[in-house]
Amino acid sequence: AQLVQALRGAASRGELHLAYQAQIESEDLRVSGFEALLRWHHPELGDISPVEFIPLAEGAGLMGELGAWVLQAACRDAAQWPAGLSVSVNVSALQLAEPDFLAQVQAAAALLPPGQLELEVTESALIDDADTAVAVLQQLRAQGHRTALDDFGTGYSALGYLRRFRFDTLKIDRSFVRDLSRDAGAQVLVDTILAMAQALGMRTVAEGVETEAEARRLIHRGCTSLQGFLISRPVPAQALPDFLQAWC
Ligand code: G
Ligand code: G
Ligand code: MN
Ligand code: NA
Repeated sequence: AQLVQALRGAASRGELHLAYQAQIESEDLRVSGFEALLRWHHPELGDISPVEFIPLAEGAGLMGELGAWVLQAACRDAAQWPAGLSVSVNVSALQLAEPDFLAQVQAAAALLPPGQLELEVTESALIDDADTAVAVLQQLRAQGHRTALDDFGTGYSALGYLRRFRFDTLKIDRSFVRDLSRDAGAQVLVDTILAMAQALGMRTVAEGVETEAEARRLIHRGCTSLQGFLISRPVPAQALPDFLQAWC
C-alpha cells in the first residue's frame, strides 16, 4: 500500500525513466528501432522492476496515467532519433480499455513521422475483453501505427487471436530463445513459429538473444529481427547516440 502511494507521485518527482533496448534487422544487422522499458528509481528502495510495480499500478487504477506518461516520454525521446528508427511501447490490457487511449496515442505519435510507433501487447491484454481489444487494435492500425504481439508462445490462446487480428510483428518469447541450444523441442517450436509468421506476412522479433549461436540460428531460420543482451542491454536515452555510433 505504501509502495502504491509512492508510485502515485513517482512521475511528478522524476523517479520514472525509460530505458531503450535495440532491435536489429537480420538482413543487414542494422538497428531498426528500440523498445521502451519503464524504470522506477525509488528514493529509498532503489530500482524497482516493472514486473513488480506494473501489477501494482494496474491494481490501484494508476495504469492509465502511467501508460500515458510512457507513451509521451517514448515519443518525445524518439522524436530526437535519426530518421527511420522506430519506437516500441508496451501497452497493458487496462490501457486498451481506457476511453481516451486512442487519443493519447494520437497526441504522442504526432511528434513522430508516420509509422514509427509500434504498440506491444501481450496475450493477456486480449483475454479479458477480446472484442474491445481487437477493435482498439484495428483503430491503431487504421491510424497508421504498428502492432506487435509480445511474449508469443507463453499464453493459452495466441493462435485464436492471430485469426481475429493480424499483428504486424510477432515477438518470440525469450524462454524459447534461451532453450534453443539445449532443447530440440524449443528448436521445433521456434522454427514452426517462424514459418507461421512468414506465411502470415508478419515480421518476427526474437527476444532475449544472448549468444552468437542463437543469433546465427534465428537468422538462418528466417527470423527478421533480433533483440537481446547480445546486441545491447536496455540503456538510458542519453546513451543511444554513442550506442548507434559504435554499432555500425
Ligand atoms: O526490462 P524489464 O525486465 O524490466 O521488463 C520487465 C517486464 O515489464 C517486461 O515484460 C515488459 O514488457 C514490462 N514493461 C516494461 N515497461 C513497460 C511499460 O511501459 N508498460 C507495460 N505495460 N509493461 C512494461
Ligand atoms: O516482456 P518484454 O519483452 O517486454 O520484456 C523485456 C524484458 O526482457 C526486459 O526485462 C529486459 O530487460 C529483458 N531482457 C531483454 N533482453 C534480454 C536478454 O538477452 N536476456 C535476458 N535474460 N533478459 C533480457
Ligand atoms: Mn515487450
Ligand atoms: Na516480451
